[in-house]
This record gives sequence, structure tokens and C-alpha cells, in this order.
Amino acid sequence: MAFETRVTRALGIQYPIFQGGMAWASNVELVAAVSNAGGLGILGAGAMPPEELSVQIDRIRNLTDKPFGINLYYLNPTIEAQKEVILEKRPPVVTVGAGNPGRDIPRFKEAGITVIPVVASVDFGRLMERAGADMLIAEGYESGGHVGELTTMALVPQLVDKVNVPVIAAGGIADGRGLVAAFALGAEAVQMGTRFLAAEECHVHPNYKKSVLKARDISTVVTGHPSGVRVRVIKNQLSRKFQELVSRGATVEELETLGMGALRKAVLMGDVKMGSVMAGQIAGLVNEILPARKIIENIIAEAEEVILKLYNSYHREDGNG
Ligand code: TUI
Repeated sequence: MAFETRVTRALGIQYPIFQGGMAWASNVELVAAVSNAGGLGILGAGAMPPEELSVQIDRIRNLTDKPFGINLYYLNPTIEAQKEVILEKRPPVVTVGAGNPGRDIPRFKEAGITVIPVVASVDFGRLMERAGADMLIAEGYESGGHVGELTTMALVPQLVDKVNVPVIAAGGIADGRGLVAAFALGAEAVQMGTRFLAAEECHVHPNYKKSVLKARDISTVVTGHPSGVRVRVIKNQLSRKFQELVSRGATVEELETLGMGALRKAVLMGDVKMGSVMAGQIAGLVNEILPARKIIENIIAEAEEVILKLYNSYHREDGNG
């Protein structure tokens, strides 16, 4: 089987491709389409009310019999109630962003759930491994949304060297070249968010999709208070306002009030001027809307080509590759 790793074997998925659990943006149809195509679809629970999360897990199960995941955002005020829903509904996989799930890992695992924290540094990854994490998502600064400081290129190999659990690379990956690069660094799967924003099944507002398709290499910026939550978005009126406030010495609270609800405004209402249009630096590579299955098939086919090309160029005597 193509690209079989500890990740694909442990989860029972065909391809080592996760669809990032994006708050508001990863709807049940997208999750099911990715899982049905052989990847791992992940629902972004974000700020979802717990009752709604429960309903959506049932809906995913109606649409696929394949493994899927739920992403919990640990800064969400209703996180405790969301955890209870998770323990009751027992999705196959839980990924955890923006916080320390340490003391929850044992009970998630007792419920038969594979627990995969998102980490932005080696030390935090080691801590999560000691706490019992089954795998780690190493998310680089290229990513959309809430970001740490290290790039994927720097984080993945350093983390791989310091932990025994499998590492999934995230941030800056949108095609087969990215997958092969991540594997070269020691990752055993990749997670992509931005690429799946442009999936046919993704329900983000058409204006949001257009912004992603139009974006180029330098279209994103990290906004937020230096000591608060820092979020990568596509540059717009809101991101400029954020930067202006920071340079005028605004407090963390002022900035978070401005940011609150801005993601929902962009995703559901299509306000791409004053909404938070989260996307990664790789958005410039995302130029067409395709069904999730096609996205996955294209990436695998391209990765195979890249590997063959590398192999041939390594072995060719004349060195022209
Ligand atoms: O969570 C994400 N990405 C996100 S969440 C999100 S929703 C949002 N909406 C409005 C404002 C802000 C966010 C959009 N994008 N990625 C996972 C992630 N986790 N990236 C980085 C981290 C992280 C950072 C520090 C995880 C742990 C950590 O430290 C934990 C500790 O205790 O040291």
C-alpha cells in the first residue's frame, strides 16, 4: 500500500493525510469526504456548543464508517462540557490544539480514543509523549490560524529525534512535494488545512474560498498581541487594524475583543474585509476547487512521481536530474 506508516496502520486509514480540524470551517460533509477517500477527516469543534458537537459526531457516523477525528481547542470556554461529549461519543481520534491535554489523556485513552496533541515545540512534544499521547502533530509557523514560532522545516526533524511516537507534520504542506519533504524530515503523515478549504465539500463562504484561491506567497500575516494568541490570516482590513492597534500599544484584552467572532464572520457570512480569513502561507499554491477525494489522489500520485524523480536523479551517472 502506498505510504504505509505507523500512523496509517494504527488508525486504519489508507493514506497518511489528515485534514486539519478547522474551527467553523471543517463541516461534517468535508470530514466524511476526506475519511471516505482514505484520509483522516477531522471536525474542528472550536467554539461549538457541546450539544451541537454531539449531533455532529452522529452525523459524521451516518456519512462514513471510516475513522475520523475531532479537534478540540483548549482555550474554548466550554471545553469541559465538550470533553464529556467526547467521552460519551468516543470518536476514533481526538486532536488537541492550543493547550495542555495532559491530565485528560488517560481517560480519553481508556475510552478507546487515539489522542494526538498539536505541539509547536520539542519540549511540549516530549511532555505530551510522557503524558501518554499516541502521536504528535508538529505544527509549524507556516500554518493558518493559531501558530507557534518554529517553522515546520525546523520543528519536525528536531521533534522526531526526541520522541518515539509517530509525528504528523503540519504547516506549509499542500501537495505531493510537501508530503515527500515532510516524510524526508521523519514525519509519518501530514495534516493539511488550507488545501482542504478549497475542497468542494468544504462549506466556507464562497468569498472565503475566493480569498484562498487568490492568495499568493506573501498574502498572509500573523496578527495578535506579542504575548497573546497569535493567528495567521490572509491580509485584509481587519489584519491591518490589528497591526495598528498593536503598534499603538493595545492590550491583549482589547485585541481579543476585536478578534472574537471574526472567524465566524468570515467563514459563515463571507465578510473577508473585517472577518478573520485564516489560511496558511501555502495558500498561494491552492488554485482550484476540487472534491476532497481528488485532492488526496492528486497528492499521492504527485508524491509517487517526486520520489521516483529523486530516486532516478540520485542514481543517474550524469547527475542531470
Ligand atoms: O489551534 C490551532 N489552530 C487554530 S485554533 C483556531 S480558532 C481561533 N479563533 C479565534 C482566535 C484564535 C483561535 C484557529 N487556528 N492549532 C493548534 C496549535 N496549538 N497551534 C499551536 C498550538 C499550541 C501552542 C502552544 C499548543 C500548545 C501550546 O502550549 C501549551 C503549553 O501549555 O505550553
